[in-house]
Amino acid sequence: MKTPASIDAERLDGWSRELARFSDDPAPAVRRVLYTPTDLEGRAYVHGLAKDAGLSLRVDPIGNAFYRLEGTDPSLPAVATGSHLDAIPNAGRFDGTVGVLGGIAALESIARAGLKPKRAIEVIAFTSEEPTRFGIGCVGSRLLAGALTPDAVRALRDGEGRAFEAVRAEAGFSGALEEVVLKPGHFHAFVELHVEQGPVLEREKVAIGAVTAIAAPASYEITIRGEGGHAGGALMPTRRDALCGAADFVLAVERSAKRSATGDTVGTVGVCRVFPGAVNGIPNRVELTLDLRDTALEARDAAFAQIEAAIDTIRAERGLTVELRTLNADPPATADAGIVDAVERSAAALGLSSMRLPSRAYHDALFLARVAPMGMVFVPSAGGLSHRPDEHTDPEEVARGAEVLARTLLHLAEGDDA
Ligand code: HGY
Ligand code: MN
Ligand code: MN
Repeated sequence: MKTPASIDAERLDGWSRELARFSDDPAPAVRRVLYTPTDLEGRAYVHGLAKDAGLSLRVDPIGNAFYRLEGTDPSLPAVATGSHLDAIPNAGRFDGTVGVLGGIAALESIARAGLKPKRAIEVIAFTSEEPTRFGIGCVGSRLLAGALTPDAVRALRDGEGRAFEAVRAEAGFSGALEEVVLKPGHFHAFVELHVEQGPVLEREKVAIGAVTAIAAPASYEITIRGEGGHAGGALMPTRRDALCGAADFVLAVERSAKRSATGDTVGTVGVCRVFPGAVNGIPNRVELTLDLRDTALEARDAAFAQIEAAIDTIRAERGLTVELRTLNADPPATADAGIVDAVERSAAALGLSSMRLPSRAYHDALFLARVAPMGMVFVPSAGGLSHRPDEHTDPEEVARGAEVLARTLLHLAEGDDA
């Protein structure tokens, strides 16, 4: 089979650096939150790259963008790739963008080699992979895959209490959310290129990760209520301090994750809002978030049960009320064995080392796995760091990952089962 053209690492990294300029945090940090002006500017910049690469553009009512390279048989379901352009506060410039920019570069390299795949290939820039604004991640891919209903999306409120639909309309997106949902069999396969966001590839000195599974993410909102009062006049035995209850909760999360038998359970309290937030006022309310994951569902559930037991103790011993609201609790996803093989073969054909590993971060691929055979291609993260401004992957490593992606996509678009 003829092979895609090679990908210019510096040119691809230049796209990434230019995209990083669209940020609400000072460089080198990147922040691009759903439906903000910087998010929209970043999308427009990438739309321009896709157009220059000769790809057609479709944007659905929630803002998922589809950059398409036509195939010779339009009747066949397309092969898809993609990732996200949004970035959490104080993030780096590689998380998500490597999969969108690398996908565009991959399709461009196929076209530049004069190849016309049987199946069309699409790069998707998914809307709202990060949970920053509406508290739940992967809103665009969940809706596409039917993992979130249009009504559930319409019920979302952001941190200022603004309705999803109002924010979406203000950002210029229109059309019914029902139009976003994919029909069964819409895609033939989905493969996402992403930075590992962990230390394994760098530690093992391996160039490419062939992802075998994606860990099961769950997130919750917790509200702890006690009694406020004067920091001087209220003596300790009389207090019902909500922040002390929150401290017990945070340490219970850490304890339950550390004690997990799999060693893969991770628990994080990333948000803590204290009210009234006065130096000399006893906290009467604390709002927390919990992010809890494991590659094994039963291990995550066991850790959650321990956390619930800790909540009961906090209620009983501190006389506090504790409310817990589930934002999402998703099962893990397993990569398609044929795609894992194709990633490894593509890496070998390029003379690149590869290894199989799970993804501990979640991705849009977690939900596309519900509607198509799924795979992921990882490239190394320096120091295993991510969701930080010093997140880094060498331009050459990104370009090699995009070349592995190009070959994998071409195989799927041309494969015998095509
Ligand atoms: O949190 C995650 O795993 C992803 O980076 N949104
Ligand atoms: Mn992320
Ligand atoms: Mn990501």
